[in-house]
Amino acid sequence: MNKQVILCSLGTCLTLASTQANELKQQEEKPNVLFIIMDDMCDWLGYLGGNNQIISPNLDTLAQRAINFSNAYTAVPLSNPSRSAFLTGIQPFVTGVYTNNHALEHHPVANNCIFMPQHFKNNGYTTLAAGKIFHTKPSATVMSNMWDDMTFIDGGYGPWIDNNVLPDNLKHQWRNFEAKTGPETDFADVRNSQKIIDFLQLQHSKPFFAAMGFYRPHNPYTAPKKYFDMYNLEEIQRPNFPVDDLDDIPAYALNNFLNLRDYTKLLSESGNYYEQMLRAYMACVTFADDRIGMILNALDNSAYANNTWIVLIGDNGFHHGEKEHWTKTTLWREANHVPFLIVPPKGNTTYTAGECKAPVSLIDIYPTLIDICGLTSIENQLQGNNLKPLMENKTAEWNKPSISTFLPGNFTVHYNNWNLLRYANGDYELYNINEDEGEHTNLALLPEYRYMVDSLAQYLPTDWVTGPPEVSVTSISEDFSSEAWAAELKRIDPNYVEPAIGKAYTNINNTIRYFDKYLMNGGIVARAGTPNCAIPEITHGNETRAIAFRFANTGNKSYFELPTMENGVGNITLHVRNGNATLASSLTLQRYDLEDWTTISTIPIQPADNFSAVSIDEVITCPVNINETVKLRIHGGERFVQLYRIDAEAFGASGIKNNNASVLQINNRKLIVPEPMYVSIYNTLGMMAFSRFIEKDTEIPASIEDGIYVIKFPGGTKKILVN
Ligand SMILES: [Ca+2]
Ligand SMILES: [Ca+2]
Repeated sequence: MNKQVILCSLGTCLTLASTQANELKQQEEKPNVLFIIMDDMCDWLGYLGGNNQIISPNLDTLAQRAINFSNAYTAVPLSNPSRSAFLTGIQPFVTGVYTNNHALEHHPVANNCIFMPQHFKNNGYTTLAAGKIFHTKPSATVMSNMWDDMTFIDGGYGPWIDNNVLPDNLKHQWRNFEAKTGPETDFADVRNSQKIIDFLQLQHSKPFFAAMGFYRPHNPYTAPKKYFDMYNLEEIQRPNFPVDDLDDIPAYALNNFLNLRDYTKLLSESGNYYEQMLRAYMACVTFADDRIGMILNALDNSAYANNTWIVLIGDNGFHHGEKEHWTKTTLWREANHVPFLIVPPKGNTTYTAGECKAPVSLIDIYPTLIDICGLTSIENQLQGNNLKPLMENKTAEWNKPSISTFLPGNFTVHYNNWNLLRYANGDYELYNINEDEGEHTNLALLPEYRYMVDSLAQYLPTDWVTGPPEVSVTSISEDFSSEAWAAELKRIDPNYVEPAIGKAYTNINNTIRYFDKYLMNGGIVARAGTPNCAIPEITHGNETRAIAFRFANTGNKSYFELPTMENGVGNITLHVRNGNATLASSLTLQRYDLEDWTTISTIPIQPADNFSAVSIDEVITCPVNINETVKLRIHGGERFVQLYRIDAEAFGASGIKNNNASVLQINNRKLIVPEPMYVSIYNTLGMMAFSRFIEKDTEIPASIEDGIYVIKFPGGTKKILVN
C-alpha cells in the first residue's frame, strides 16, 4: 500500500513536471498568426448571406472552422482610417485619422503608438507584410522597425485599364473594369499571395505574424477572365431596396453622405452597366477567394497548420446602389458591416467553431490577439474589447457597443440588434437589424422609439478631435527659387545641390512631403534667371537663375499637391512656362473628394511665340472660389511645364471676414435669402455697387458685371462670384 502511494505520488509529480514543461514550451512556442485583409469586402460572401449569387467557396469553408463574428463592424467605412484603427487599436476620433488623406505619419497619436505588427515583433515574432496593409503609412522609421520583411508590401490596385466599357462620366467616377486575359502575375494579389505561400514553406525559428492585404475586390474591378466567366451577366440581380428608402432619412445625411446619387442614378438607368459593375465586383470577390484558398491550402499542408491562428477581415463594407449610393463612406450598415473570422489552429480543442452575433468591432482584433497569443499587455492605448469571452461562449451577454465613425461627430452605435446613427448636427436614425437588416425603416422618427434612441445615445462618444492635426493653411505663397526651398530640399535630401542651369534634379517623388505640407511628384529644374520675361510682373528667380518645379512629360503622373486649405480657396496664381517651344500644353486643377482626385478645371499653357520660338513665361490666375475646407493639386499633362511660383489665397482673403454660414447663397446671378435682410455688394476695390433690403430671392442687377465681389449681410461678409 505504501509502495502504491509512493508510486502514485511519483506519478503525480511526473505529471506535474511534464505539465509545467508543456506550459513553458507553450510560452516559448507562441502561436503564429496569419492576418488576411480584403479591401472593400462587404458582406457579399456566401457564408455571410449578403448576396446569394456570390461564389466564395474558400471563405465559406473557412467560416465553418471559424468563430464567425457575423455582426462585425469597421471603425471607419474607408480604407485609411479603418486600417489605422485596427492596426493601432485606437478610435479615429482619438487619432484624428478620419479620411484617406490624413497621412498616418502626420498624426502623432497614431504614428507614436505601438502598431499591432510592432507589438508582435516586440514579443519575439518574425513579421511579414505582403500587399495592402496600411493605406497611408506611419513614418519610414516606424515602418522599418515594425516589419522583418516588407519586400512585398503594397503592389498596387492595377493592372490599370483604359477601355470604353463604361461611358466617360461613369468610368471617371468608378474606374473601368475588365476581364483580363494576360498573365495572372500582372495582379499584385497573385504576386503577394505567392509570397505568403512561399513564406509558409520556409522553416521559421521564431513564431510569425504574417499579414496579407488583398487589393480585391476594390476597384478597378479587374480580374482574370475565368472569374468573370463564372457569372452569367443575364442572371445578375440588383440588390433589393424600396424606391422610397431615402424618404425617412435626415436631410443632413442626404446632403453630406450621398454625393454620388446622380451617378448612381445614371448607372442604374443606363443599359446594363449596373449589372456589369455588379458582375465585375463579384468576379473580384471570387478572384480573391480563390487566392485565399491557395494560401489556406499552403498553410494546411505546412508545418504550421496546428499552431497558426487565422484572422480574416474586410476593411470596410460597400454600397452597391442601396440608398442610391455606390461606394462606402456612410454610417449605414452596407458601408460598415464586414466579414470577420477568427480561426483557431487545426486540432485546437479549446474553441469551437460557430457564429457569434454580438456586434463587435475590428478594433477588437488587437486586444484579442494579445490574449490568445500570450503577448505582453499594452497600457493606455487599446480601445477595443478582448473578444475571448465571446470566443468561449458565442451567446454570452455582451453589453458593449461597437462604434463606427465617419468624419468628425458622425457615429453609428451598434448595440445588440440596434443600430443608432447620430449625425454631427444632432439628427438620428434608428434601425432594428433583427427585423430590418437593410435599414429601410427609420424608427427614430417614431415617438414610441424615443426611449430607445435616448438609451442608445449614452454609448455615443462625448468627445472627439474635430480635425486632423496635420498642416492646414489658409493661404500659400511659394517661390521655388527662394532660399527656403533650397534649404527644404537639402533637409529632405542631404545630397541635394542646386542644379546647373538647364539641368534637372529629379529625386522627387510622392513619398516626400516638403515643408511638411506639399506632396510632389516631378522634378526640380533650373533655368537662366527670369527668362524671357515678357510680362513685367514676373519676378521669379534671381539674376542668375530661376528654380522651378517641373511637371514631367510622361505618364500623367506629375503633380504638386497643396495641403488642406481650411478656409477654402479664392484664386490660385501660377507662374509657369511651357517646356515645349512649339506645342501648347496644359495643367489641370484637381480636387480631392473623399477618395479620389477630380479635375475641376484645365489651365491652358501657351506654346512659344512664333517669332522668337522661345517659350513664354506666363502668370495665370485661376478663380477657384471654393468656400469650404478643400484639398487641391495641380496635375501635369503630356508635356514638360515649369512652375516657378504658386500663390493660393484663401477664400475671402485680404482681411475679409470669412463666413461659411449657408444663410446667404448665390446661384449664378441670383441671391438666395432664407429671410428678408439688408444686403450690400462691393467690388474688389471696396466701392459699393448695390445696397438694398431684399424681401426674397433677388436677381443681381445687370449693372453689376460678372466677377468677384464682396457681399455684406447681417450674418457676415463673404466673397462671391457673380457669373
Ligand atoms: Ca477599403
Ligand atoms: Ca428608409
